[in-house]
Amino acid sequence: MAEFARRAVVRLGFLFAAFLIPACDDSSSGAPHPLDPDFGAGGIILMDEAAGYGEVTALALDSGWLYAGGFLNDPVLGPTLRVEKRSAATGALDPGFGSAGVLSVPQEFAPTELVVSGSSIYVIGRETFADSRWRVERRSTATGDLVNGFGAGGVWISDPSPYVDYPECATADGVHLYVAGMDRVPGPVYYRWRIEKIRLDDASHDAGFGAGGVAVVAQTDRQEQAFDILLASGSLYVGGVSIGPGAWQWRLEKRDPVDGDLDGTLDGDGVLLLDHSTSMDALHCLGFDGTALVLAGFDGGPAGFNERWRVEWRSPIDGALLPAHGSGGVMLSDPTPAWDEPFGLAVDTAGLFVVGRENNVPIDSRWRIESFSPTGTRRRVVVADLSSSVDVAVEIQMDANHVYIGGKHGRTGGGEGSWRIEKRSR
Ligand SMILES: [Ca+2]
Ligand SMILES: [Ca+2]
Ligand SMILES: [Ca+2]
Ligand SMILES: [Ca+2]
Repeated sequence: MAEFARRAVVRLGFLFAAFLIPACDDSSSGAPHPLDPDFGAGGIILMDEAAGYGEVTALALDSGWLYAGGFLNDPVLGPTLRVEKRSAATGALDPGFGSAGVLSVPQEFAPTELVVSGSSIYVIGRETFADSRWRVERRSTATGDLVNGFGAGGVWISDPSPYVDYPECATADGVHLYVAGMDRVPGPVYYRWRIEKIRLDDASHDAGFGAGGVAVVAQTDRQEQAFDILLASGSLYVGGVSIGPGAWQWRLEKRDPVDGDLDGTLDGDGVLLLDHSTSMDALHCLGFDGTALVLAGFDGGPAGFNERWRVEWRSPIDGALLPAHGSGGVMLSDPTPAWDEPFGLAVDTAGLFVVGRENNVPIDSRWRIESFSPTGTRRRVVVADLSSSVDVAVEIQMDANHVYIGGKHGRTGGGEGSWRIEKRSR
């Protein structure tokens, strides 16, 4: 899920003074996970600050192409949706896609996920104007053009309430697209967990899923928001946060992808709630290595209000921790006494990468990458203080030999960030 979207989650104002530790220079020889010199400029694609502020919020990798989606506040066009199609080998733009490899559409649309299926790329996100709505665009991977027949002119909209509604994540199974996030209802409990299942060809709802293609978790005592969705081992997993009363918890659901029903093999009722600390805890991303479910997010630390990275390996069947992984099924990382938080993961049978930020204070943070063996031993940590302001690794994709990481590179003088992609050796 994208870092910027999560800002909408109500947060408590516990902020810590900057705690300065030496930045790691990952450009030196022998550095962990070195940048690939054949990609971009020395392994990096960084947009010039004059192009406007923006952020990579979604990545997809397919058939040797890397798609990067995000937003850009263009000085001339204003807020634009931006999707790039690049060679995964070199980072070169594909001239056949959009305009010289870049799709740039002036609209208030912040993508949170890119899904490639067949010859289409689905751009999933939220319209960011006042009464925001769920929006999915189906576009040709060859040209970037909208594909008619999907929704209205290639665009599907879901606007469940006259308030702020937005999706955070999506996945596809070749026939359907599953989109999850939240809708908002009036009153003190206003974020509701929401999943919609639509056809990849025409965006029509699958009437057999939930109620008319929609599953909503109604609550009277808490608000809940889905941040990641995963199809694995024939089940649909959705992870996120459950807030209240008095507790922030991780929430993991297991559902039947056909009818959307909760699957009671997970924790008895299909829902696993994990209140890791006395303060804020949120589950941000999910993965599956073929055997274990991998969960990454943050917890508030033993004394609370000192957020740290938390990775867990759990059974896809009943959700139990897998103690042979990490330390009793868990790996923690608390690099600073400030807000440390992961946002993305990529996993396969050869290992796991988790990306995010450390030391989030009002004016600064650092780009952070951790890698793990298949059994959860931490292999390496890369920390890069790219700028004197906010640097955040948001999304990651992985192939056999490399990882591709997108996010935000802090700008001169602070404020919003610049669009950044990097490619590193596994
Ligand atoms: Ca709305
Ligand atoms: Ca808690
Ligand atoms: Ca911390
Ligand atoms: Ca920084």
